[in-house]
Formats: sequence, C-alpha cells, structure tokens
Amino acid sequence: MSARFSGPGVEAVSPAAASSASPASAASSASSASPASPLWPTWPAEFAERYRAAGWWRGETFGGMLRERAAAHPERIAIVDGERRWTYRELDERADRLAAGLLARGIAKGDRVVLQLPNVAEFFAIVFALFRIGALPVFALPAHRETEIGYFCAFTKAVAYVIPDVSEGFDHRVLASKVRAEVPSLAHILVVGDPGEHTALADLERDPVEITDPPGPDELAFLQLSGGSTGVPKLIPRTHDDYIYSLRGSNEICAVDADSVYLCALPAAHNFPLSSPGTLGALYAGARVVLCPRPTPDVAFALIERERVTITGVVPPLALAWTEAAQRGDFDPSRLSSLRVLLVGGAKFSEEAARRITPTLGCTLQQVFGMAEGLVNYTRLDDPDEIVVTSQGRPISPDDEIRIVDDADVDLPDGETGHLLTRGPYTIRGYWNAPEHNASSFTADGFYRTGDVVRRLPTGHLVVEGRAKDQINRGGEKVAAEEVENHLLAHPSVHDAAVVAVPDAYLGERTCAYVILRAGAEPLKPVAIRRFVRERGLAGYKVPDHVEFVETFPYTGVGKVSKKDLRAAIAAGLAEHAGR
Ligand code: AMP
Ligand code: DBH
Repeated sequence: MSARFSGPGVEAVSPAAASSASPASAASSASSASPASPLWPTWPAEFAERYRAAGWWRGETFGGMLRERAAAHPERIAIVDGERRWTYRELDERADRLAAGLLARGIAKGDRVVLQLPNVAEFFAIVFALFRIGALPVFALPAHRETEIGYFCAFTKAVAYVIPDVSEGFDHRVLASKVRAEVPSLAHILVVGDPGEHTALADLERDPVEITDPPGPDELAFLQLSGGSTGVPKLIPRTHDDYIYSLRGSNEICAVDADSVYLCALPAAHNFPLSSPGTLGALYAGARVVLCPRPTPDVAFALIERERVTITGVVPPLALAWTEAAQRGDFDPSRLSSLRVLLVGGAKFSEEAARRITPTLGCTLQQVFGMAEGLVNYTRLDDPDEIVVTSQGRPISPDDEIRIVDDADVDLPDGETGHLLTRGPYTIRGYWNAPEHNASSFTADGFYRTGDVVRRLPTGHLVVEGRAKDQINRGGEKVAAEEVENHLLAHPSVHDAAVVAVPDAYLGERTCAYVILRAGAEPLKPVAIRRFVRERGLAGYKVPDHVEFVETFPYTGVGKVSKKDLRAAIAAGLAEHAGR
C-alpha cells in the first residue's frame, strides 16, 4: 500500500472485518447503547423499533422500489440525459443486466465500489445495480482527484472504481491507472465511454440472474461523503430504510409526485441533489429525472423549458446566477413557467437574495439546510414568506430530535444561538470505520454534533447563524481546513499554515491560506503555493483562493492557532481596504 493514500485508519479495516459489518450482527447486538460494529455504529434496538412502529422505516429497499415502479408504470420516462430517454422498464432492466455483470466479475454484497460519474444516465443504472446486489457505492464527486480517490479506494479497500472516460477535459482513465497501481484491492476499473486499457461498463451487461442474497432494508445501501473538518473525508453509512424515509418525507414536503419533473443541476452524487428530494426522491415517486450536464443559466433554462421541469435544487451562488440571468432583458421568464419550486441550500442563502427568487423566476422558494449525515430541514410550501426568506427550514420528521447547546453541552433556552446537535430516524449514529472521530462527533447518547451554530424560531424553524467546525463553505462546496493545511505543510519551505474563510459576495466564503515560511527559506509567490496544492492531486475547489505570507499567527492560551483571531484580522484588513 502506498503511503500516499494512507490516512488514519487505512490499515485498520481487514476485508473480513468489513464484510462482517452486516446489519444482522448490528441488529442482534443493537440492544446496548454501544456501537454494534466499530465499522458501522447503528441505532440501538429501542430506537429502531420506535422508528419502525412510527412507520418511518417501512422495510423498503432501493432494488425493490425500482422493481415496483417499473412494474407499475413500465413505459413512463425515468431518466432524460440529452437525447436519451430511459423508461422505468429500461432502467430496471439495465440495473438487472449490470447486476449480473458485477456478480460475474466477483463483485458481491458488502464490497465497496468508488463511483465518480458526471450527470449521465449510467450513474443510475450502476447505482441501482449495486443497490440490488448489496455492493456499496462510495459517492465521490466529479471534482475529486488522485489524492481523494486514492484515499477512498485505499480506506474502503474498494474492489472497483467507476469513471467516465474524459469529463470536463480531464482523463479519468489515467487517474484510475495510477490509483490501481497503488491500491491492491482495486481489481476493476469500469468506464462509461471509451475504456482505453480498462473495461467498458457497457461490456459488463449480462442476462439477468437471480440475486440469491439481496440486501435487506436495514442493511447498508451506500457510503456518502462528509464535507468534514478533519484531515481526510469521513464516510457516512446509510441504510435503505433510513434513506428511503428521508426521500418519502422530502417528497411530501416538496410536493413531488408521479407528475413531477426534477432537474438534477448539481453533481448527482452529492447528497442534496440525490435525496432532497433529488433524483432518488423523484424515482421513488415514479417521477421523471432530467440530467443537467452543467448548471449555467443557458443550459439549465433550456432544459427547464424543453422538459417542462417542475422542481430543482441549487446552491446559493447558482441561485444568484440564475436570478441575474433571468433579470437580464434578453430572457423571457415565461420560458420557466413550468418551474414550481426552487430549492436552495448547501450554504447560507442571504435574505436579500432569497427575496429575489419568486419575483424573478416565478416559482416558490424552499430553503433546505441538510447534511449527508442525515438531518434535513425545509421551509414548507405554505410557510409565510417571511419565514421562507429568513429561515433555513424545520426538520423532516417529528422524530428528529434537535438540541441547541452551549460549549459545555448544556441546553440553551429557546431562541438562543448555540451548537446544533441532532438524533433521529435518518441521522447516522457514527461514521464508517472511524471510532476515534465518532467519539468526538457524537454524544454518548448518539446525538450528531453538526458543527453548525443555529437559533430556533418559535415555529421550530432553524436559522443558521454560523459554524463551529473548522471548515470553509465555498458556496456549498465544503473545504476542511485541516485537510488543506496538511498539504501545505508538506511543502519544504512551509513552517506552518492555517486555512480560514474570507467573505465573498458570490460564493459566500472563499479560502485564504495563511502561511509562515521556514527561517531562511526562499521567498515564494502565492501562485507557487497554489500550484503545489493542485499538483498534489487535490480537488480544484480545495486549492486556496488566496495565499498570504505572515511572520506569526495569533495563538490561543493553549498554543493552538486561533482561527477566531485570524478571521478577525481578515475582517479588520478588509475593513481597512474598504476604508481606503
Ligand atoms: P455535509 O455534512 O458535508 O453534508 O455538509 C452539510 C453542512 O452544509 C451542514 O452541516 C451545514 O454546515 C452546511 N449547510 C447545508 N445547507 C445549509 C444551509 N441551507 N444554510 C447554511 N449551511 C448549510
Ligand atoms: O450541504 C449538504 O450536504 C446538503 C444541503 C441540502 C444536504 O446534504 C442536503 C440538502 O440533503
């Protein structure tokens, strides 16, 4: 194993331990509060029983759900990708044929498969094929590069990596060859398009076979990624039952039904467009999913018009770009007349921008504040306008437990601002194979520490006031400060580094790396630092937007870099600039 990809815990999971992380063992020992498996802490039995009794968990699986929809309305269109239109029958059959192909290659239940596809129809064929056999997709983002992909493959001991040939000018096959050379478990590279030296996904298809050991509803369906605040991204284990509940709840709140048309404008693998209500919510409802290759107003608006899209979701910077485009005189807003709902989330949406949505785009705004770990909040379609533009919504479920606490975990009086902790029927009880992180990211009684700082209105709606986690939210793209700092520290001239957020009118926040050079090191230009990070194979959005060289950092009483003071210094610097 290459040292490059080894983060904490890379060696910690043996293949045997990984496959024993079955929910059967989880369920049988779940009566104690202790995690059922160090790989996958799950809900204690009394909670699982409650969630079943309440009707949240209904014993559904993704494989079964697609089969049912395909049987109920085989000729309805499920997926639109450019000129390709797949019916539910076709999607169901493709999933079966790919499932047979995966099994024929020895890919089986419990195996991890890193998936990195742009918004193409094949994403859904392979995802449902994996769901059917119980292999676990690991949802990488299109922007991830060698460092992230290598880590996901090594850490999960993935057996396969699914890629496009070339996407946005980047040849994923070259990256795949490099990763395969370093990760022994990685036996299969499956390519949508021209496979080069690898295997074409299309060649995998076989006549369907009976799947003898399909996953149950309480078993894992996939591993989602956390934006995180630690050195390497953490993996989020989601079950069929819990995730499907979040889809059903989201559909109800966003009024998604069989006649809806959902435009997938963000990268399909991200939790927001996947589940809030997203593509999987739409497919659960028997609705139509339209894949948007690029979320720019010209491309998205043309698709909304052509496909009569009724609902979509975007991050705040895109919402700004869309309203600006719609306000320009050359655009006739009646072209968007089919659009009923625009969901905006992933980062805080400013009240001022929120007020512009309905007048310019003619649809209802729904704010959504969610996380791949679980909890999702929505403003409701019948909420008063003031609530919709000033809050980030309230939870999906009556069983979502919300605590707002001070630094000592003491509950605050209602209306005060504090740390958001949550527990509920679709919020994980721990990250996958991360016992140490779990000890700090969850309370002893299973509440997830979101790292978000919020205030609750008397109506139950949450207002996001800030963040306690060491993360930069770059217009919905999360950057873990520590991860980037570790890469900066690998530079031979860098003595210390601290990455913080700086305010940005468009993205909300950008990243700034404060760097102290080693004594006697040659002076460096910011561009050299940025290039260094990029060349280490990191996703482009993690490359610092700004680099500032400084002599020293403000330190806290215990000698840690004080990010708070650094941020204050930035704010002071900005104010000084503005005053000039
Ligand atoms: P992740 O845990 O990587 O899925 O990212 C979820 C995080 O994104 C949340 O914990 C928030 O910090 C942030 N987030 C998502 N939606 C919103 C929103 N509407 N307003 C503010 N922050 C948000
Ligand atoms: O930012 C997120 O992770 C997010 C935002 C909105 C999310 O996971 C979701 C809705 O489900």
